[in-house]
Amino acid sequence: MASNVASVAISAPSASLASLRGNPKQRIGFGKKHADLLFKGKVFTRVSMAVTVNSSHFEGVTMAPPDPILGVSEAFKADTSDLKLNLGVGAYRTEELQPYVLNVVKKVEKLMLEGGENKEYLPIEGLAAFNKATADLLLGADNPVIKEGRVATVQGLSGTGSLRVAAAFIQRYFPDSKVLISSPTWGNHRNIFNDASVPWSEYRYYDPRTVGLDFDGMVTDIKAAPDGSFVLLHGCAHNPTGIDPTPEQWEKIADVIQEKNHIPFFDVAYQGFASGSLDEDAFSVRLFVKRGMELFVAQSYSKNLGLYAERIGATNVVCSSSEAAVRVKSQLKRLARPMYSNPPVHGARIVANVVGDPNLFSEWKEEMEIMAGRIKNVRQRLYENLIQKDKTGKDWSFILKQIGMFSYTGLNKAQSDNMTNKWHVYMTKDGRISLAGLSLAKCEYLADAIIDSFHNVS
Ligand code: KET
Repeated sequence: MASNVASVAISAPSASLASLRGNPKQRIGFGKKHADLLFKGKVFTRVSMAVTVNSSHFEGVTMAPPDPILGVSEAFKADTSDLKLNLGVGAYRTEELQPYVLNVVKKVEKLMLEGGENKEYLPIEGLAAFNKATADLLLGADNPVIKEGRVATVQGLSGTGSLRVAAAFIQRYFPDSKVLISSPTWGNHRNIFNDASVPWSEYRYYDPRTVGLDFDGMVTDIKAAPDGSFVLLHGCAHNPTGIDPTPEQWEKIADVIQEKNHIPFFDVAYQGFASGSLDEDAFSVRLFVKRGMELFVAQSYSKNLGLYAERIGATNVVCSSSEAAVRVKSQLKRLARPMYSNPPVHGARIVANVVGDPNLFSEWKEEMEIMAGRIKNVRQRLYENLIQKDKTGKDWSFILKQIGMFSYTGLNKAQSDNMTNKWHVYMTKDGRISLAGLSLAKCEYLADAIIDSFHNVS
């Protein structure tokens, strides 16, 4: 091992260097006159010295496992087979399996470049025109809560960053509350709440017997949680299952949440992507708002505007009064400032310009319908190939009942491993495939892979 020279700071008030060298682990008391560092109420005296050590400061840093979703893309890149197919991450591809920049985005970017916009810092809460556009899109521009000033909106670092700020808010202002998350859910939800020190537990959601919603289990678990818990809900196109409650079921979920004085917390990462309609996909959120409930919503424009790398989204908190909304917003800003100071401007301008111009807005909606339509087509084609090729009579119709970018195939870990190792189909180990990364041309191959993995691997 290489020998490094390291500068070491040791809490060592009155000890001689010799005694330190002799017994580095010795705990030493110290008097006030030596104190020069205050940390969490404890006083430390710092002695800096250069010593030669034979190990890295980072010996104690263990290797992190690859990310269950983004790690799949890394593995895909390393595969040299021509057959390989990346159905891991939820990112839209064209029929040619190429990344897609929406035409409306290209158009707006050109206008922005010509307009010569500056690169000054945004305010902590983000671009005002974006914040207005995003709340309007989510809730409907004529929603009374907007007119009454009851929505606190802060631009965030896409869906993930917006969830993370909301989690920090929960940790600070509701330290005794926990968050209920669906089982299963998007893998990063657990990381987000863990890292924000917010306790969470799961509510039942998916029923493997019906490959559908375990509605009774869901309602029972939400009822059983302590009053005033946060309930994380996927606004539409539940990830990873692709199974959403029906409008009637949403009403009942809202009933229970209201009865229990819980606080709904919506993750809206797929507005417009599930059905092709922005309004239809905002149904659940708007229903809860209409009932007068206070709630959180984290939004993302990664998928519906294809702005994955721009990191554009928002945290919205619908409050019961405008006065509460002002206070909540001030605290969201206070949380954001030491985390990332203020958000990036480029994506915010794209969203604001697209939504703010009637022609561009309709162009966006058309393109979104095309993207959602392409996903529906491959879903249908995959189903047809499965029933044509699978002679066992297995019912694959659940694939058609699921919506959004994903299909939850029901393949277990060993079967998912077979998909990757034998067929070069990259997917998450929970059996989720991203249909947005599939083409019509590849459906038959994928059906063969699924049938082989399902029937020949236990
Ligand atoms: N919520 C959900 C439900 C979600 O699926 C994603 C992303 C996000 C939030 C965050 O996306 P962002 O790009 O931060 O706005 N999901 C896909 C990508 C990822 O895992 O980061 C995925 O599930 O493949």
